[in-house]
Parts: sequence; C-alpha cells; structure tokens
Amino acid sequence: MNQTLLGVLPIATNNYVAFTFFVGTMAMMAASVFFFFELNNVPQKWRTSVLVSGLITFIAAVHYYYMRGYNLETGESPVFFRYVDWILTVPLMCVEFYLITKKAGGKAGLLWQLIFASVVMLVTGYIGEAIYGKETQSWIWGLISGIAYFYIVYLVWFGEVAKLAGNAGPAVTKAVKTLGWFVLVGWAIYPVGYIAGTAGGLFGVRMFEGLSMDIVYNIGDAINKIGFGLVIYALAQSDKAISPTHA
Ligand SMILES: *C/C=C(C)/C=C/C=C(C)/C=C/C1=C(C)CCCC1(C)C
Repeated sequence: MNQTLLGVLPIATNNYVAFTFFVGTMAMMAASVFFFFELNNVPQKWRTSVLVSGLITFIAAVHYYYMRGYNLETGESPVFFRYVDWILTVPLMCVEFYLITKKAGGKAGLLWQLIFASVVMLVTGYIGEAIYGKETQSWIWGLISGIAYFYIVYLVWFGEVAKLAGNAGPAVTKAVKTLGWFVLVGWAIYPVGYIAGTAGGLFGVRMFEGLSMDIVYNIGDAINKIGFGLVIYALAQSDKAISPTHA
C-alpha cells in the first residue's frame, strides 16, 4: 500500500499520465491567479471576458486536482470528472465568443447555437467513452461528436461569429481569428485522444495505439484553456494601449 502525505499519493517517476495531471493542476491554478489578479489591470469593458478566462482555468484546476487523485488511486482514466469539467468549461468558451462579438451586435441566439453544438459534441463523446469505449461502435459516437465540432468550427470561421467579428474593429477581428485557430487546430487534439483511447478508432480503424488518451487530453486542455484565456487577455491589453482612459 502506498504511503500518503496529506492525502497525496506519490507519483512514480515513469507515471507520465499522473505527472501531466499534476502539472496540469498547477498550470491551471497559476493561470487562474493570473487572470483574477489582472482583472483590475484591464479596461472595464473587457473585465467580464477576462473573468470568464479565469473561471475556465479555475474550474479546470479543481477538476485536475480530482482527476489526478482518481487516476493515482485507480490507475484508470477519470472519464466522468473529465466530461464534467468540459461540459462546464467549453460552454464558457462559447460565452467568450459571445461577449467579444456582442459589441458588434452578437445576439443570445448565437450563444445558444454554440452552446447547443458543444453540448451535443460532449454528450456523444461521453457516451462513446463511458459506455462504448471498449467496443468498436465507439467510432459512431465519435463521428456524431465530430459533426457537432465541425459546426462550431463553421460558425467561428464562416458563420455568424466571423461575420460579427469582421465588423467589430481590427483588435476583435484579430482576436477572433486567433481563437478560430485554437478551435480548428487546438480542439482537433481531442479527437486524436478519443481515437487513441477507445476501441472504435477512426471509422473502426484502430489508430494512434500506444498513445495515452489522458496525456493527449491534458496537453489539449493546457493549450486550449490557458492559451484561449491569454488571447482574451491580450485583446483587453491591446485595447488599453489604444484608449488609455480605460474607456
Ligand atoms: C477545455 C476543454 C476543451 C476545449 C475541450 C474540448 C473538447 C473537444 C473539442 C472534444 C471533441 C471530441 C470530438 C470532436 C470527437 C470525439 C469525442 C470528443 C468529445 C473528444
């Protein structure tokens, strides 16, 4: 039996999965402190956006703390905590798109479209992992999830989000472009983890075997949650340079 220190199980030096959970917890905590403390240092009109950035990394920090413990104690993938984290944080990322484009006329209907697509993406992903993860049918759930994912990509790159961002001034246009790359490339990390970690693979063809699903997801989360927040923070700061009066 492992000795515990303050309820924290030791991490074996070759346990890379647990290591990335541990580093993920610290990174998400540090990012949250940063976003919260910087709230007073950004123009008023961007404060809610930076606050949401901090909420995203804070929710992740708490879930990473639990996922690390769960994984250390059971040796298994913390599927449930993972998806609870995502079902809270991905809609908050949709809120970020809404808050940014709101100033150019973004409506709540757009927010609900983004949230609906992300819920479909995550619920089908959860079914594919938690119920069919060890069966070849898992690819079907991954496919439905992928369609919802591409709908989000469409909205951000060519749909309503892109159109509104184009009318919202150069700083917002640039930020939404960068966030669009996060959604297109950064979020595409997740299906790689899903294909590696479930039996169904890509359309039933097993791929990326040997890759740890959790390591892939943990890298994806670090890039997407912290990076996404930093793009919002940079947008807020660039606006300050233009309007030093904190308009
Ligand atoms: C902070 C967490 C984020 C940004 C999580 C994003 C998750 C995804 C984009 C997941 C997508 C999936 C697919 C597109 C297909 C396979 C199943 C998922 C849920 C892993």
